[in-house]
Order: sequence, then structure tokens, then C-alpha cells
Amino acid sequence: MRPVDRFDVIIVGAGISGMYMLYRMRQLGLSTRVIEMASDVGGTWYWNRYPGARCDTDTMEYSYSFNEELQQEWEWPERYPTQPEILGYLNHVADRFELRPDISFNTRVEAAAFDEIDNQWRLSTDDGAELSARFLIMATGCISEPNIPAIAGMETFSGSMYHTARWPREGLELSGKRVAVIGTGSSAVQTIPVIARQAAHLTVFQRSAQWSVPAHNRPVDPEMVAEIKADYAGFRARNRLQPAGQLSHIPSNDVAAMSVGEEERARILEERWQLGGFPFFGAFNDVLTDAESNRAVADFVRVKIRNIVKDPRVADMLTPDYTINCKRPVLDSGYFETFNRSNVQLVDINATPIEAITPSGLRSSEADYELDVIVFATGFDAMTGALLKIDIRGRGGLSLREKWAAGPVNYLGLQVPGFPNLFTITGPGSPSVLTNMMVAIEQHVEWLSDCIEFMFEHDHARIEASEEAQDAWVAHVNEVVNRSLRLSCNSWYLGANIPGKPRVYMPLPGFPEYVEKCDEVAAMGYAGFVLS
Ligand code: NA7
Repeated sequence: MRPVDRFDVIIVGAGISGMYMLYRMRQLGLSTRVIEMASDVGGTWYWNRYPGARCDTDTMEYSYSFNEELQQEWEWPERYPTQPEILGYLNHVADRFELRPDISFNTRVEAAAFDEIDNQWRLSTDDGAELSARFLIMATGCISEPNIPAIAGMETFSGSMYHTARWPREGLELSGKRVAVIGTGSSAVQTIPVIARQAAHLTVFQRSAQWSVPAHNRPVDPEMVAEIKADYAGFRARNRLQPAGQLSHIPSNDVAAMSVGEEERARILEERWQLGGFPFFGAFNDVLTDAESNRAVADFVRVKIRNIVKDPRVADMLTPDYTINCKRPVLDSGYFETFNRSNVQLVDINATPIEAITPSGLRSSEADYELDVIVFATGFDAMTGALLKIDIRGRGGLSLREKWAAGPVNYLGLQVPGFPNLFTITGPGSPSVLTNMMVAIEQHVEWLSDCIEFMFEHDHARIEASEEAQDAWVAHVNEVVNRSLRLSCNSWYLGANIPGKPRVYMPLPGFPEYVEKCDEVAAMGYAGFVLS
């Protein structure tokens, strides 16, 4: 039998959060091991290599803020970073801070169980190793477990099939190919225009039309960069005070949509449309709380879609019929325009459902589609998928899968009662995916480092959230979400994209209020947690 490797801290995942957590644990002088299933660092940006993959957050904000030299020296070419650029950046960070020696790559954690006698988490991995640590940090990502729908006949297809998050590292030659994309979320909206330019023919299978606004990507403005870098810390601090932890220089308009006249409303929306990106959704302060305001913004986008798409029948199919900004907002570069191309066809699978994948393509209730490549842009089992893939057992053998059978519950989005010394970075119940992920991750990593330092300094061996704190937190998250229109559509925030997944709204809106609460908990000696 191989000996058990013992550490102070084990981190699962070497993406943005796992890398920074490792950096902080080293600063505390703790022995730390990171377990990563990929062959290198990067997480989301390691896996999502589909053509057109790019971040929706402005480059000057989508980077670590913990090291002044790093943020001053790094240069981004465009408003939004591409996947290869972000992966290059994360590789640079791994090199610069010599992170790799503490990371086990190509290794998957299969099970983790808490040993109550000596307060250790014991982990087993797919290479047969056994490891143990006082603290276990799940840095497994919010959108990391791909969702591939079960379609009859998949195994018979003679062409090739890929999920957008499992794109081949060597790339894929699509010229001359007949390609299908299933799904029309962020990944699809980014890749469809690029694939349409490469492939002989593209068929898009749509379940829900998408509220998408132009990204308006462009080279970065050197003057703006110089201005930000002159006080990068101040820029970051101002961003952290925004509801989504970003865009303090283009904040949401603090005005209700229906409080201004129709002409003024149209002017504001047009101005924001031309600006591009997430600021469009901040045109008014009540888009997600007032149904009439939401409709006014949605109507504006409806007209835009109709003006872009030449065939009125296709424009109709591309026009959503649900609350705008309820699903995750999508940014595009020529998405709607792509449907004017003669080599692109849109299929509404609500009208003509997919029946099977056949050896030569795909069959709907109405037609057979001959295909060489099928792309699943069908998203992820978000927020809980990667965690529940691991058999996690807390005190008394309590399984996380059972504990979360009716949906995730926890305290502060950080810890689940019954699972002492185990923390989730950007877990459900925290602002996570409703925030600039970089900002949400740094806040969690820093809070956790302080907490772990406190534990060692005060000689505490165990920290566990109480059931009462959990119940109050879950009630708080529900109360905040219920104030909005966020429950009015079928989003992955709600788990609605995964058949059989409990319908529970997982992230918590409102980053600054959340940070205040976390800081308060820490200042009170970790109120709501039992330390022993
Ligand atoms: P998303 O946003 O979850 O999009 C997945 C898309 O796939 C969406 O249009 C889904 O329709 C569709 N889908 C899911 N399951 C099916 C099945 N079974 N059949 C047909 N269509 C399906 O994932 P993305 O990868 O685009 O984006 C994930 C995140 O990455 C994004 O939010 C950003 O944070 C970055 P639905 O809307 O569920 O009806």
C-alpha cells in the first residue's frame, strides 16, 4: 500500500481560484497540495478552447489584483481577452510564482471523507494515491462539469462530436465540413459566427432564443490603460463596490426605466447599445425588479433583432419571449448577423424536436440533417456538478450528495454543516457567477486565508458552520432572489437546464453587501461557525 501523503491544506482544482489559494497558503507557510485533473493550470480557460472563446469581462478587470507588479506589467491587447490570452496569462502567473511544483496534474479526486478522530480530510485519487489534510478547499469551478444531453443513437454517429468545453487541443479543421451546433448560450453565441465563416454549412439547433447584446470588442485605449494603471488599486476598490464587482467607470444608471419618457428611454438604451457589453443591462436600475421596465428594455432589443435579421421568420425564431437578463446575459460579435448567411440554417427544436443522432447526422421530427461534426454547446451542470461528482462524506459518513438532494444549502456559500474544515470557493449561496469571477474568487480566497491563519494561530483543529447559521443564510438568499424577476425563466442559475436537478436559485445577487456580511462574521470571531 502507498503511504498517505499528509498536508495542512489540499486544494482541488488549479484554475484561477486554486492557483491563488495555493499562493496564499504558501505565504502562511502551510504545506499545501493542489490536485488538478487537467494536464496544466487554467481551469475554465484550459478547457474551453472552442473557436471564438473569449471572456465577457473587460481585460483590465479580468486579472488578479493581489500583486501590484503583475497587474502593472501585464498588457492586454483588446477590450475582452481571448481564451489563448487568458490561458497565457495564467501560465505566466504559474511560472512567475513557481506554483507548479505543488500541483499534481492529470489527477482526479474521486472521494473525500472526514476523519473525526484526528480532524483530517482523507482523499483518494484515480491514480490510487491517498492524501490527507486538515483543510480541504474545493476550487472546482462553477461552470466546469459539461452537460451533454442523452440523445438516442449518439454512439452510432460516424462523424465527430465535441462539447465546447472539451474542444481538441490541436484545434479542429472545419473548412468544407457540415457542422451542427446544439444550444444557443454564451459559448454558442461566441462560436457560431466563427464556425459559420469556416464551415461549408452550419445548422443551429435552438431550444431557447437568446437576449444578446453587441460586445463591441476593440483594441484597448492606451490612455485608458495608463489612467487605470496610475491607480490600479483604487480602480479595483471602486469595482468591488459595484453590485457585480465590476465596471465602476460605467455604473448602472440609478434611474427607473418608466420614470423617464419614451424618447429618453430609447436614447439611454441606444447609448448603452453602442457602448456594448454588460453596461447595456445597467441602462436602468429596475430591469430585474419591475416587469414593465423589463419589457421596455426587451422591446428595444426585439426591434434590434428584427432590424439585423433579414428573414422575418428567422428573426421571429431568434427573438426570446422571456424576461431579459434573467438567464445569464450574453454578449456577441455578429451573432444575429450570422443568420443572414446563406450557409447557416436555424432549427427551433421546440417546434421540431431532435429525435436521434444517426450514423450520418441528426434526425428531427421533420427532417434528416447530414453532418460531419456535431458541437454540443449545451452548457454545464453549474455550481454543484463538479462538487457532487466527488463522493464527499462529512461527519458520521454524511454524504454531500444526500445533504444536497433537494438543492444546495450552506452558510455564506462557503461551508456546509456536517462537513467541517471543508470550504467551497465561489460556492452556491455566494455572489460567484453573478459577479466578475476574478473579484468573487479573490474575496473568497482572502477570507479563507484569514480564517485558516486564525485557526492555526488559535490552535483550533475544527471549524464547522452551524445548522442555524445555514438555515438563516438559505432564507436570506431566497429573500434576496425573491425580490427580483430572477425566478421567472428557466436558467442554469436555477438548475433548470439539467433534467431532474432541483429547482433552486444558486448564486446570491449583490457583491458589496455580501462582502460586508463576510467581514462582519470574521470580525466576530467567525460567528455562525463552531470552532473547537
Ligand atoms: P449555457 O449558457 O448553459 O447554454 C447552453 C445552451 O444549450 C442553452 O441555449 C440551452 O438551452 C441549450 N441546451 C441545454 N441542454 C439542451 C438540450 N438537451 N437540448 C438542446 N439544447 C440544450 O452554456 P454556455 O456554455 O453557453 O455558457 C456557460 C457560461 O459560460 C455562461 O453563462 C458564461 O458564464 C460563460 P436553454 O437556455 O437551457 O433552453
